[in-house]
Amino acid sequence: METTLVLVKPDGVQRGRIGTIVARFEAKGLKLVGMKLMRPDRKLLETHYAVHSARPFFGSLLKFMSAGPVVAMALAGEGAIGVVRTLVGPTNGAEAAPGTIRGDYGMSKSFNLIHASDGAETATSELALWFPEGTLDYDLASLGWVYDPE
Ligand code: FUP
Repeated sequence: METTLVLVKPDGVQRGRIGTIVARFEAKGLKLVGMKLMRPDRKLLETHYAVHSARPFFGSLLKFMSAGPVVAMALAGEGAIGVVRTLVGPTNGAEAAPGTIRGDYGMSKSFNLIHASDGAETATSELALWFPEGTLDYDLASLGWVYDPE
């Protein structure tokens, strides 16, 4: 089992896409183990996007991510990191395939609705950053019909 971090970015919140985005992950069979609406401070965003700090778009990325609340989610499942990245689609919504979240709802490379951890190490560090209080484990009845027990 893996757990990954997903953010509905300020454009996704302002465009009324929280529900449709959460619904896709639920429908897929991923288990929601953390979720909160929050206004990230600059320090959190600088840490989250530290890998991009030297890129020319870093300033506008932080401005965009500070422009309104975001929804942070922790999602668990077998291979959840890769499964979620596949559902999200490539960075640029204009190029993302229909059926992906960015492909269905986005037209932009920067206003691209959603963030998802891109690997095991990033998932661990991003979950610690956005959910320092930890996530919530519980039995989800439907999982017995999501995965083949054999
Ligand atoms: P992704 O993994 O698809 O979320 O994208 P990256 O990690 O490559 O980039 C992180 C964020 O930086 C993207 F979600 C949007 C932003 N970005 C830009 O604003 N302009 C660019 O040219 C590339 C990325």
